[in-house]
Amino acid sequence: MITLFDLPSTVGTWSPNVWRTRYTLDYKNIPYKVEWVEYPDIAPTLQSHNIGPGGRKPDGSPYYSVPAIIDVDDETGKVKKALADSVEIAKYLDEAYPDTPKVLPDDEKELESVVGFANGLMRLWVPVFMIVCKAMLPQLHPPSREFFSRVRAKDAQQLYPGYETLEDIPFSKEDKEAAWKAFKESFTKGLAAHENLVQGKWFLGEGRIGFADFVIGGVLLWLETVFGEESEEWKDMSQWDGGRWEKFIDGLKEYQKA
Ligand SMILES: N[C@@H](CCC(=O)N[C@@H](CS)C(=O)NCC(=O)O)C(=O)O
Repeated sequence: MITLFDLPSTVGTWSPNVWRTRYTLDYKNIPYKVEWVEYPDIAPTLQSHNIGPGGRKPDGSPYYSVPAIIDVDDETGKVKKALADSVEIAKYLDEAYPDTPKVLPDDEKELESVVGFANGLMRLWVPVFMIVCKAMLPQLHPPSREFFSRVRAKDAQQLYPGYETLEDIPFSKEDKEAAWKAFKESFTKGLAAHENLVQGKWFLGEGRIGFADFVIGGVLLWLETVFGEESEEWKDMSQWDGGRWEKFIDGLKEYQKA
């Protein structure tokens, strides 16, 4: 049985990166259980299960992150695999569960484009990232809220110097409107570079649903969860590009089991 490590909140699962793995597991119909981990507990929990860091921080130190999984053989109780990072997890699941539909393409060039897309999509929301992070604080439980607020304020030093927590950064109405406008532009421009998406198909084309689509789905679900289905932000976003993103998320609904 697989255990998936996920971040809890008052509104359930929310993390765009964890959504990538949830979609992957649910698309493959692989059963799993969830272990909820608050932000400050991610590193010690992963270390206690011998799960290595999913990457490195800019200063070179290990970056422990979720999603992470442990796959345990039900009969022997032996750990078959323990790893973090949504792309690495997808590669492992494609290999270890060959009877399930693959989420990553075999073709090397296509694989490169999917992985590049997964790693690059985060950049599209830079203009609005801190505002979304601040909007999310009330939904996090106290240990995660305190950690997230402090760490993200540190990340934001260049743009907003001198603040120790996100709560301290005073985003004005104008700041928020300008950030949302810049985000709309970067998101729609960034995705317009992908012909299949423009034509309303999946990233790799008609009938070829896969990991890149789960990456987009994760971002959309994150914003919908943070702002709320009835919010101005979500209503606005779901209408961008002729309502393409609302349709997109609807197309993934059968794999959105949380
Ligand atoms: N490249 C990683 C990114 C994972 C990631 O950054 N996850 C966030 C949660 S959305 C995290 O665990 N952050 C831990 C931290 O900020 O210390 C993946 O695709 O899995």
